[in-house]
Amino acid sequence: KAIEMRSCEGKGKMIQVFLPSISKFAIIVCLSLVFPSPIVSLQSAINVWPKPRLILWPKPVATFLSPSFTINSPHHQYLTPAINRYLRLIQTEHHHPLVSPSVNISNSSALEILTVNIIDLTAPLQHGVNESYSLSISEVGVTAYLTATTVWGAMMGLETFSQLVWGDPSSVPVGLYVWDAPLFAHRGILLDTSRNYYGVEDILRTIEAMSANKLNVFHWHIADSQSFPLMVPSEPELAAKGSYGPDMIYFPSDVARIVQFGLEHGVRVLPEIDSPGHTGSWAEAYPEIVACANMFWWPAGSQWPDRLASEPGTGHLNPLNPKTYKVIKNVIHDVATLFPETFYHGGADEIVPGCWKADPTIQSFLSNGGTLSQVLETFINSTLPYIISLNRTAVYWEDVLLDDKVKVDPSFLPREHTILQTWIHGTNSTKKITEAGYRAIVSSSDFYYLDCGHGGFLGNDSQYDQQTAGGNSGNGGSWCGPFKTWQTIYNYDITNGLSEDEAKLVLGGEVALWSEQADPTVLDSRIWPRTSAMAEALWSGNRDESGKKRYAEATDRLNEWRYRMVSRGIKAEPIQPLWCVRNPG
Ligand code: CP6
Repeated sequence: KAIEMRSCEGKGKMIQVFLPSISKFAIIVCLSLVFPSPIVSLQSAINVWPKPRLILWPKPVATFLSPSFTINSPHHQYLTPAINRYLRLIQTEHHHPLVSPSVNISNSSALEILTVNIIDLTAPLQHGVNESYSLSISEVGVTAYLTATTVWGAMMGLETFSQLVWGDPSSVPVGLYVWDAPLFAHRGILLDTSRNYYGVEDILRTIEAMSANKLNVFHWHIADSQSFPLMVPSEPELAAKGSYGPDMIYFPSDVARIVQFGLEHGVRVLPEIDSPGHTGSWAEAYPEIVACANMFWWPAGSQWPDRLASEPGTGHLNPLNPKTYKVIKNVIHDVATLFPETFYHGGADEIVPGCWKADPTIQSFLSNGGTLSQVLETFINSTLPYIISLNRTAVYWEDVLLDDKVKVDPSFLPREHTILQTWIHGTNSTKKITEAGYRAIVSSSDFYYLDCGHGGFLGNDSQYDQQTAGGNSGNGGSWCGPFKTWQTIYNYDITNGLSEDEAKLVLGGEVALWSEQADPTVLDSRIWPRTSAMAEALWSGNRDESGKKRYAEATDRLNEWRYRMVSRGIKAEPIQPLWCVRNPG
């Protein structure tokens, strides 16, 4: 037993190449002319997370980084701050002292300059922007070049470069070539700031860690039934009355800071205003537009979705009240003004039939032959065209198309303007969405939900008793869990079971940190390093060259990456004992 405890996963040292085979072949042929010696094993000195698509480093040789090392690049509003940040990081960061790479420091001169070339300085940060880059450090003369199509690709390359620097005094590998580009364009984290409040600094720290992991979408689930923390200039009462308090409100200046910080890190900030469900907090300012807001607990006999138990009154906007649209259109308008992001997330998950049925106007609509799906269709049809008119692509949760009770006809969801985000039925939902011709963002709760750290019950006493007595069939409340390990996240193939055409509609994935049981005290450790596992799977895949899952090989690399994140101020939780860093391989 004691011996078992001392073992760590084996360290994979072979170079792995992940490219479509033709371009892979072409690159290897070209590079074998430049690097005539056979490709040898990678040393522990090179651990870039997420692993690049191609790293060639024929000889384990390095050189010192000059004390006057600088980075040359064209001036750019967002790239220049990133360059300055990386320069400072490279000059001050040193690997964990226990990691001492076994690499020869060559006699050649020290590296003085990294020269950055960018082909198109004008491409804006938006979905699908080119994030590829190549990085080469010559062995003789020691020059370093980073070439990227866009500034966003250059930021990715700067991150890679920063991870290639180690030791004190700092050294860098020479005779190195990296080519890199993501497999999936959308790689994100959802953070719920309604159930518990997070300060602006917590959000900025998370965005910084995202960029280190080459993640590019911060999906901000801003408001929900518990609180409405965003100051919307044309509807100030929503936050004034619906937030947890005056010191727990995001003002337009805070949003501007977060958006700019995202731009300086290559991270888009995608706002979600969940509606018509999950809007109980709107009733603090506008009780007249929210159905069942005063219902403290769920109506008897209704279907109780898991995990909604910790809601106050759930609250659903009433789609049959014209006042609803005055408020929500002001919100949509102001959010589109505050956030440059071209995706707007409208939520539309978890419509609880009993909530709308409790409202008198909706009751009379239903007794005149209307259906709950028509109520939702009314809402979508009165808001989606407005979202589109503001040049936004709407994102909704899968429920809007796939819920078995309350859903809208696809004719209300134009495919060119609508993206659906999965969470309920794993890859089955992705299949249904893409089969129907919609683009999908994958957040399967079986793999990508980070919120259930230590379990615990969400609900009241009688629900607790029913669940302990009769499993999960009680009316409301549920156990939180199970915990998703980094391996579970790493191994998930988001396009599993899809045809080639369907797979093309999968934009990428997002992990989700719902905050019923999370707040700033656990933010870093709940997200990291598990989210690094998704970051690598979506960037360069989760398999080795032979198609075998590479999580065993990834263990020591992830462990080491976690130490580097900790040294950069992210309180990522450990995945192995320190012994494994002392005894690699
Ligand atoms: N809040 C909102 C939530 C959840 C969703 N939407 C949720 C549901 C089930 C689980 C975790 C989170 N708390 N607005 C679903 C998208 Cl297990």
